[in-house]
Amino acid sequence: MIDSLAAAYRTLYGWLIADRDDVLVVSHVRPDGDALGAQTAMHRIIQKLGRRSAMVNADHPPKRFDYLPGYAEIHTVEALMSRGPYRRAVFVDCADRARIGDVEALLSSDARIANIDHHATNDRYGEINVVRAEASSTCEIVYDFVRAVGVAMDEALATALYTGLLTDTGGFRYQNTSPKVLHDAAELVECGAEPYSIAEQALETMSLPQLRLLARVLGDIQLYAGGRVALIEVTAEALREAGAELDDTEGLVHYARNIEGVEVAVLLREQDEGIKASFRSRRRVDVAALAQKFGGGGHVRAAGATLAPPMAEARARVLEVLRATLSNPEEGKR
Ligand SMILES: [Mn+2]
Repeated sequence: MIDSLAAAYRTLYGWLIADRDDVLVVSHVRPDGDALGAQTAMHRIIQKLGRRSAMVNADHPPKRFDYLPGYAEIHTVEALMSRGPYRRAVFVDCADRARIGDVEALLSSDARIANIDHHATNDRYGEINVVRAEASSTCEIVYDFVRAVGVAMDEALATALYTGLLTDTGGFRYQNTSPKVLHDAAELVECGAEPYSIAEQALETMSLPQLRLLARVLGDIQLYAGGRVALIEVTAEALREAGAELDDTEGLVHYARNIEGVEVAVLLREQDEGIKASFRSRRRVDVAALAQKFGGGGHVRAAGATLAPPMAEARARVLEVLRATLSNPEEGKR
């Protein structure tokens, strides 16, 4: 491990044990496997260090992650209102402070924040910033922390950390699947993580409404820019008719990306706060840069943004920028 990284982990360790205020451990709105894995792992680590912490997210964690250690202790904002405000918080997998959504209401105005994240667009909003864009997942960073400061591993911690490695690499398939990720995963399996059962629950299990929604939206998939852009739209009506929830749209964008010849896949979802766009690219276009043009962010191959409604205008704006990006051989390349 390089020295500056080792120093960053020692600083984080010192920060965590420096005082006895309860630490709030928070991940982002609509948390995914990496967010929840890193959150439950950090909660467990803080307890192992002899300090007190509480977990909270703006949105309920999806039920398919209910095997995570401490899943039942991930609170809603309302449940912690009487215990707040909190003066210290660890943010995991959040590229900017606003990603915690309504959890902001639980923080005191002078709250001190430790920011642990792997998004290239992270704006270093913390007092402590452990931000590594080259890491596959926030869980990979947390696992490095565990090893750097010598926290005792156990099966629960291994299960939480393995979940983030698995889900953020799409089952060890995406470009962020490095030799190190695979070594880390093997170690976590040696520590008790169960690859088959975690993959079955975190990746493979679908609800019937989720499958109905998939069947419906795949029929209306559209190709643009000579087949290099594929677009899926999920209207509020489609969601309602399938009996599905927003979380059930997770993963839909990959079906668009998997079409032969498609370079960029776009998923547009109608939500209360606007049109949520998810971008995935196969190997050429930097979709983090694309998302930033719409005020969003993310990773080179996976990013997102929120656009103003209605759907048709959001679609037109996204396609306009994408066509310009794809017609310029240099722009957006990475
Ligand atoms: Mn992540």
